Amino acid sequence: TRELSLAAVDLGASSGRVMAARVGPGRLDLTELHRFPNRPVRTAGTLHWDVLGLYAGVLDGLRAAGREADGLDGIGIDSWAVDVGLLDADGALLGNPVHYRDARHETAVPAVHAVVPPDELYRVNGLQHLPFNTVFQLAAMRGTARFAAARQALLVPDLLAYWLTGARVAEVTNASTTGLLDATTRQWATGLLDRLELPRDLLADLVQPGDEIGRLTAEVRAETGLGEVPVVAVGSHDTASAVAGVPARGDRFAYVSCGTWSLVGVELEKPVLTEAGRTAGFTNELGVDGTVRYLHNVMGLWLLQESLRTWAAAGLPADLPELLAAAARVPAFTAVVDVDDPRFLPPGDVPARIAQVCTETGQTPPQSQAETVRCVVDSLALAYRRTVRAAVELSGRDVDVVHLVGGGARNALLCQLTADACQRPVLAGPVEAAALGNALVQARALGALEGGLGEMRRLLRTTQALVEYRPSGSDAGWAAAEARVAR
Ligand code: LFR
Repeated sequence: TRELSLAAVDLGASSGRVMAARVGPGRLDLTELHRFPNRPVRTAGTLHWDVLGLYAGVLDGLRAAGREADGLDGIGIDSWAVDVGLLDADGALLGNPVHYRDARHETAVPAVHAVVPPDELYRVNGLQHLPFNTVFQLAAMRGTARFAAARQALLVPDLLAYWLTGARVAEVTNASTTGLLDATTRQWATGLLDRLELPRDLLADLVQPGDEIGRLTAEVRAETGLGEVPVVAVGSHDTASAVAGVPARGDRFAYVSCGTWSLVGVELEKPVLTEAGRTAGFTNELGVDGTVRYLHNVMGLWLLQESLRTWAAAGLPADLPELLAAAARVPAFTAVVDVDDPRFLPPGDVPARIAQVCTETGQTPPQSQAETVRCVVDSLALAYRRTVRAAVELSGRDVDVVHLVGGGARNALLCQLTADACQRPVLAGPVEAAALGNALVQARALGALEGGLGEMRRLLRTTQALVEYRPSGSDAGWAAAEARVAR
């Protein structure tokens, strides 16, 4: 086994980055080589992703990675889930992928549920009902000229891999977020496709994390100066890579993958397809090495990101570290909201929506920016508390520790409050769990590492800096706050 130079492409809802990784026995170093903004664009009433802009950013990053490392041994791509690019019969992209925060997707929910009732859908796909799951997106597009011309739907990382290699595949962890994968057989749910009158060949053949997708095409080699580098399938759903990047010991852990969304749950060997899990909003997404990510989508740092955007547009202070420092001085539980309220999903004035929810629940709305930030952080910790407890109850998996990975691991106030709310130690970090999980899966596929997730996680523990937060304070305040939100 030798050391490898890898590029981990990790696309988030607000920025994309290309990281260079050096991986080998006892070594795991990550350097950010290129970061570029990911700005959604609204045209004619529809919110889109600028996927060509993202691809250009990826090419820039790969060029830099090749230069820096003097060649690359592998490339892996992960991104947010559910959204697809449609290809026509010639393999050309039919317009920009629609953003999951576009309101149109949910118009198809009643039509889908009329054909396949929600409880039956869950028994097949095991997915938390989110109005933007691919199944609803595709159903909403039926009848459009674009959909009539479509021959294939590729998830975003698969679309980028197609442009890099010419090969069209569907990586299975991300496929598990579409609502069209059978959670038990882990194959496309052809029965569902037929009943929903979605063509079976719209979806590409499944590949597993670790499979080689293809090699860079001559065109891409000319653009980047790279050689015939393999593009390796990783957990192409960013959350799958992030969970692979959780530095856990054993299996008694919960995780909060904390970025724009907070994905809160446990790792299992088998799906849990119970009605109780469905009504509690738990999803069975697939992870690396055949694991199940039994988790719930909590609204996440989006509430802070969108608040900052609103304030910046109004000329108000919008520096997160400063606002968090001020929020830490605000008394706890001045106001708390259910962060999963669907009204927080679309882009817009989140502080105003928070104020409205507070008024509706008989609380005094936050009176300052600091109070709004404190309300969001308290409310997120409260949601983590509720969700960790539900994950344990519904799955029967006990947990001793909560791993908090992703950008939120930098937020000390949130980490401490999470430890307090969950009454368990929180191990925070790594911030770049998704890119690390991405690089580790590539490294193993290319022969630089051996073993399973346990060995990858051991390497993470010995190479990455983690911060521990011990639970403090009493549980009573949290229990009371929980009752306020439930009301
Ligand atoms: C996180 C994430 C979530 C998914 C959401 C939408 O980045 O991938 O797991 O539910 O984005 O795709």
